[in-house]
Amino acid sequence: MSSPEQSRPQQATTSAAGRQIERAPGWWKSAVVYQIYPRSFADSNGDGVGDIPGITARVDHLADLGVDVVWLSPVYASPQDDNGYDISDYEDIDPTFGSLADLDALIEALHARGIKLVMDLVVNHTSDEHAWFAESRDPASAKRDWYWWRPARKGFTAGTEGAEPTNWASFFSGSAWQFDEQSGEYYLHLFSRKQPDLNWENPEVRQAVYAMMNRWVERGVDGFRMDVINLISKQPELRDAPAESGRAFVFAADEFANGPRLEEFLQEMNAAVGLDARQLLTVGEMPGSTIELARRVTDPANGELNMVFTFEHVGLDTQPGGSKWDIAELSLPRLKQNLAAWQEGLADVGWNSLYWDNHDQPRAVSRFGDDSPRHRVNSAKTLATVQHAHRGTPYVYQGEELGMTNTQFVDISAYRDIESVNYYAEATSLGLAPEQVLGSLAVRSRDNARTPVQWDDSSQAGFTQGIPWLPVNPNYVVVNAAAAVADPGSTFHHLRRLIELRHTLPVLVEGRFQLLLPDHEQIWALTRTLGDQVLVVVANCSSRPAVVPAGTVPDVRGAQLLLSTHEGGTTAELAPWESRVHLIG
Ligand code: TEU
Repeated sequence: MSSPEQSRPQQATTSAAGRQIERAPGWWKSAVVYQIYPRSFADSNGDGVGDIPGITARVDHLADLGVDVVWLSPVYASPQDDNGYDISDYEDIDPTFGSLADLDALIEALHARGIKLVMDLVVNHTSDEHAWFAESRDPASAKRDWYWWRPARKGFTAGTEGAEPTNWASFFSGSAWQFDEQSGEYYLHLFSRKQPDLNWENPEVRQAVYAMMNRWVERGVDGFRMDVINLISKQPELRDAPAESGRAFVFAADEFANGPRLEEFLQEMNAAVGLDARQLLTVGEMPGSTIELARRVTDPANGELNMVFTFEHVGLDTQPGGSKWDIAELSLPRLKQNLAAWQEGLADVGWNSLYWDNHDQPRAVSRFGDDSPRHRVNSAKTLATVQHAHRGTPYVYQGEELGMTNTQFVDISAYRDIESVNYYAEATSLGLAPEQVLGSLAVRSRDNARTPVQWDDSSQAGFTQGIPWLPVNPNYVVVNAAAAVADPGSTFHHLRRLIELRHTLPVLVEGRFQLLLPDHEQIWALTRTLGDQVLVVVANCSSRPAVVPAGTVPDVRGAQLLLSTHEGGTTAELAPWESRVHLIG
């Protein structure tokens, strides 16, 4: 474990200089990012778990797709309680995934193909097995204050029911506080009990994090995706949230998210690591961020972050006031209008990130499209068109380029994700019918996104020579990379073309956004305008034919058709999930 004072890069197997890649100012605006969840990407050694050499062996798949950046979910040393989002050593690689030398080799392989690498930065919390926390467990230690330790609630005996310091619920069910018998106090964990929250009020914590980040930049990485970064500043009093009837613990976002020092911490980090000065890509995961906050955080004049991940559009298919498990019908007008509001809010200042899914969300084609055999390919393509046509940096989650779908587990024993497993236990103990809970999990479990990438139609989809840690989706025989690459009409080639367009058309990067037909229940239509060029995107986001009302979109007769899902046809009448992109001027 390195101390904050050390800021020298660790011994590398090859010279760090050889791993650097040029980063021009604002390069991330015309870039497309591809997210790799390493556990599920490619397994090189037959243990059933994906690893870094597995990724390195597949970099040509990414180069063929044309992406500019890889965001690598955590590969650091970890007990894997939350699949690596519980880090026990920020400066080492978990043996499950390989070694530092393997990571250096991956950086080299990516950079050799012009692809940059963005690391996941998980610094709202560490693992309880991190050396900092081990030290902090001792009340006399200098690191006691590096985490949030609190005595029992006044008038209660520590360790008994109701004695938790506040009524906050953890993201992963139950209380956000864990009692530590040894010291008689509790520590805060907004996620699992093996993920204690770091206390960012303590300047030593912040300096230790910045020093660690600097060492990664020196090692050759090109930026950071910052896990729940808006939780690093909390209301420091740590007080109860308003009680909710029937619930022992409540989701206290107003208390623990977007705290008063968030922007100060981000500015300090930016200066200490040279995030802007070194043209690094920075994207903050910010559940509960408003447009207003995102605009401030991504305003270049403020020196904080390049972009943030909003959660608003992935919350529209839940019941108002409910949790992610309380599923509701998605309204297309609300979805379009929400993305449009973010487009408008960040039009003059700041920058958007654009995503449909990631390792925490269901598969895009199953959630926003139609994953039935008849519509899977066209709906995956049309969703990609709509996403990439917005203004911002698009993120592609592994397998999205193949139109991979949600999985179909029928039994709780199939699930591996701690969030799903804990939710099932809690919800059924509160009396919810197991079938109802399994119904929610089938739609919403994070394991939907975590089944192995389907490379070909061989055994285990070519993901592993062994037994995969999570079962391969049985549809791999049809849905796989080898088939998609071989088929010029596949989602893979559609996405490849979209990425190519971004690299060649400034209007797609910078053009001003306008949503047309905001209330239409089937059609997603928009324009992007730059100088005398207008990009016209018309998409039928439904599994029924749709008619574009006359005179509602610009006349595209004579315009260049850049991309479409279907041969022939017109923009006036669209087949199910048909989309067309025209360029005027
Ligand atoms: O996710 C934070 C987050 O707010 C949610 O997506 C959360 O994981 C959950 O799905 C809410 O229902 C980040 C990571 O992306 C996630 O994988 C980690 O589990 C979490 O932080 C803790 O590090």
